[in-house]
Amino acid sequence: MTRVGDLNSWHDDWSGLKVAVLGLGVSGFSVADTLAELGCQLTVFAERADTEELDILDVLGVRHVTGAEASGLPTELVAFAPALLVTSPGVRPDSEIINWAKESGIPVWVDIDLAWRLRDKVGKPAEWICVTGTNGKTTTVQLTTAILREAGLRAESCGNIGVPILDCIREPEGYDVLVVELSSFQLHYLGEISPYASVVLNIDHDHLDWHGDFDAYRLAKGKVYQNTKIACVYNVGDSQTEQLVADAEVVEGARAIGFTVGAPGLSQIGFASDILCDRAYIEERKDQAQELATLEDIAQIGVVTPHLLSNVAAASALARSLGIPAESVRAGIRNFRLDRHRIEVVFEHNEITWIDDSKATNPHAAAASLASFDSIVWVVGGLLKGVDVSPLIAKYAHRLRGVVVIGKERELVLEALRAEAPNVPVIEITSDNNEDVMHQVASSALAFAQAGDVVLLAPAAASMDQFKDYADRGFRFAQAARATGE
Ligand code: UMA
Repeated sequence: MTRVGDLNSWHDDWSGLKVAVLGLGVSGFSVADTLAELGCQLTVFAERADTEELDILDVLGVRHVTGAEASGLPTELVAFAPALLVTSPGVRPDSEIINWAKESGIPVWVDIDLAWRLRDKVGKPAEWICVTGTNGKTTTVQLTTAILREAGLRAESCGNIGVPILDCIREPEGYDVLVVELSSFQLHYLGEISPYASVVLNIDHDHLDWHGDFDAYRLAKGKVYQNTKIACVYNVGDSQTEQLVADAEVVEGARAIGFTVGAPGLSQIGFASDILCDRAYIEERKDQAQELATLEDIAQIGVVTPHLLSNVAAASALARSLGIPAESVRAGIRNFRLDRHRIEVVFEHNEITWIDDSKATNPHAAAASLASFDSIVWVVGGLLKGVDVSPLIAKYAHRLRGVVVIGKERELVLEALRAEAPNVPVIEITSDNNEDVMHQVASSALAFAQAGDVVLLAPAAASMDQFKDYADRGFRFAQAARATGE
């Protein structure tokens, strides 16, 4: 029987390998489907699972254990005695199953590990560009992909962005480059991969309840730089990211490339007044810079905020590591549009602008939003994930016209407001009914808002306590905002 560690190719013999797949969400399903195709002997364990996916597993002949029987340490799992456990990224590292696997010497992978080994399915494997950070991952990933496509490369965005990486690995045509968004959860579990270029965009407090503490979160993020071949891209404005590059074992010859919203130093990409320029990848970088784009080009994307500039500089630094010409960077930027729910203007009426930044699911993302406007009616609250919102409130209290607090954990937010912004008026939305919450938010916000203000949904918290997801929260906010004008 082949040992798990020796399986390094799609074309190796995976048949009969006993694998337990943990979780049946987006990634768990793609793992089960792939391993079934490779002939592994599988059992899927999932506490929650949709019948649609279970039906497909039945068709594929994959065994599954769900509900209460899959919780704790399932007896079926112990009896199955797998050679490998592939977990969904959301599963906590201190869960009984993960502890048991470690104690039993069973390797624990995530879909990314599997994808790395299987990346030679269709000819020459794609290069990987790996992107992580507390905020801005998705925009940076999408923009990098857009720039690469402008240059004629077959590129795709995948990973935490919502497209399981194994779907791309199994794409019959194959790709030149995969731009992979990696969450701290995926990175925590990840073993050895070797990206072409990698970046930690920024690091702030998030997911502390999952990782245990900030240092564990920070170190998970830093794993993205391990074994990078060409460019370790870091944020000049966030010294922690540069430190993570310094601490990483990289392939000999890989360079550290900085990105900045300020003027670029040597081996950096940044802004000289309103021009995005490259002082990293040109021969004459010691005393010259190459223009990549202007602020006017970037304004085609949407509201020009400091964090958009930061993401644009980071995406350019990643794309340029592949030798992409300046014209393609500019064209990629000009043709790019932001996703919904990211500082999206959803309604304007009576000189009040309603902005949906429901994607701001942690204080760091909310800070980027709050820093972009002067007079704000702020809609905040949700699942705080163990993160303290006090520093955020203290920093931006002077910009707040009023605050509307939502979410199940709202007492923590109210307490922080009382301590850090005692003079800012607050309305608490006590309703738990997701049909009502945003209508009450809108009428409360109107009670505060004056001409020239923005009403900003930037909750600094996850949405699942009251909404299906952040998109649902944003849509309902936009709907309620528009209803105020009827
Ligand atoms: N499950 C358990 N036990 C647990 C946790 C989960 O059995 O303790 C099972 C559930 O029953 C369910 C499945 O696991 O069947 C869900 O797995 P999951 O929560 O890992 O989610 P997936 O649907 O597989 O989606 C994951 C990422 N989700 C998380 O990391 C929480 C998605 O990122 C990602 O898009 C997808 O893989 C494809 O790679 C989402 C996310 O919220 C967007 N990410 C966090 C973030 O960005 O902040 C990290």
